[in-house]
Amino acid sequence: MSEILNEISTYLQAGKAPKVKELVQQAVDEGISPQEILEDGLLAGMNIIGGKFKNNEVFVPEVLVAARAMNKGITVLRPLLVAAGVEEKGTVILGTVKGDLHDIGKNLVRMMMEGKGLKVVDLGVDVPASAFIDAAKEHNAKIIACSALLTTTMGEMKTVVDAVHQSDLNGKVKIMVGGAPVTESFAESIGADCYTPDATAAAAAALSFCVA
Ligand code: B1M
Repeated sequence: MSEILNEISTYLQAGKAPKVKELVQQAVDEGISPQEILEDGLLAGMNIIGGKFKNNEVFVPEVLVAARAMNKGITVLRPLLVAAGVEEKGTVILGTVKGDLHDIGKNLVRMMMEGKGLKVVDLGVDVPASAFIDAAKEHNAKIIACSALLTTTMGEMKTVVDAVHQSDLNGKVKIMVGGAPVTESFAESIGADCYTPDATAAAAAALSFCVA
C-alpha cells in the first residue's frame, strides 16, 4: 500500500485533522483514487481506533478527535466520490429520543457509522417519533437508530417502534436502539430489530443491515 495512505491512517489515529486534510489533498493530487484514499487511508485508521476503543485502549476524547480528523479528510473526498458515482452504502436516521438531551454517545455512533461509509442523517436530541418517521421517508433510509440515556426516556423507543410498525415503513426499515440503560432484553420486549452496546458494534450492525 502507498506510504501516503499509511500516513493518513496514522495521523487520523492521532487526531491531527489539518495534517489529514493536507495529506488527503496530496494523495488526490498524486492521482490515487478517492475510493482507495477513503478505504485504505481514512477508514483503515478509523477502524483501528474503533477496535482500540472497543478494547478500552483509547477513550472518548481520542475517538472524538480521530473522528474529527476523518471528517476533515472526507470534506476533500466527498465531491470527488459523488462525481465518481461511488454509492453510499445506505442511509441511517439517527437521534436521541424525545425528552433526552444526552448526545455524546449518539455522536460517537454517528462518527463510527460514517467511518463505515454509511450516510447518517443526525436529527439531534429530543427527537419525537414522528420526526424519525418523516426523515426515514424523506431520505429513503434503511435504518432508524435511537439513543437514550435515561430510564425515563427509554420508553420513547417503544413509541418509535410502534409508530414505524403502524406506518408504511413497516418491514422496510430496521430499528436499532442503544444507550447506557438499554439492554438486549429491553430491545426485544419493545420489538426493536437490533440492540448494540457501543458505537463500534452499532456501526458494524448498521453496515450489515445495509449490505444484506
Ligand atoms: Co445526565 N444522566 N442527566 N447529563 N449524564 C446520566 C445518564 C446518569 C446515569 C447520571 C447519574 O445519575 N449517574 C443519569 C441517568 C439516570 C437514569 O436515568 N438511570 C442522568 C441524569 C439523571 C440526568 C438529568 C436528569 C440530571 C438532572 O437534570 N437532574 C439530566 C437530564 C437531561 C435530559 O436529557 N432531559 C441530565 C443532563 C446531563 C447533561 C446535559 C449535564 C450531560 C449531557 C451532555 C451531552 O450529552 N451533551 C449529562 C451527562 C454528560 C451524563 C453522564 C455523566 C455521561 C453520559 C455520557 O455522555 N457518557 C451520565 C453518567 C454516566 O454515564 N456515567 C449521565 C459517555 C458516552 C460516550 O456514553 O452516552 O452511554 P453513552 O454512549 C455509549 C453507549 O451507551 C452506546 O455507545 C456509546 C459508546 O460507544 N450508545 C449506543 C449510545 N447510544 C447508542 C445508540 C445505539 C447503540 C449504542 O444504537 C442506535
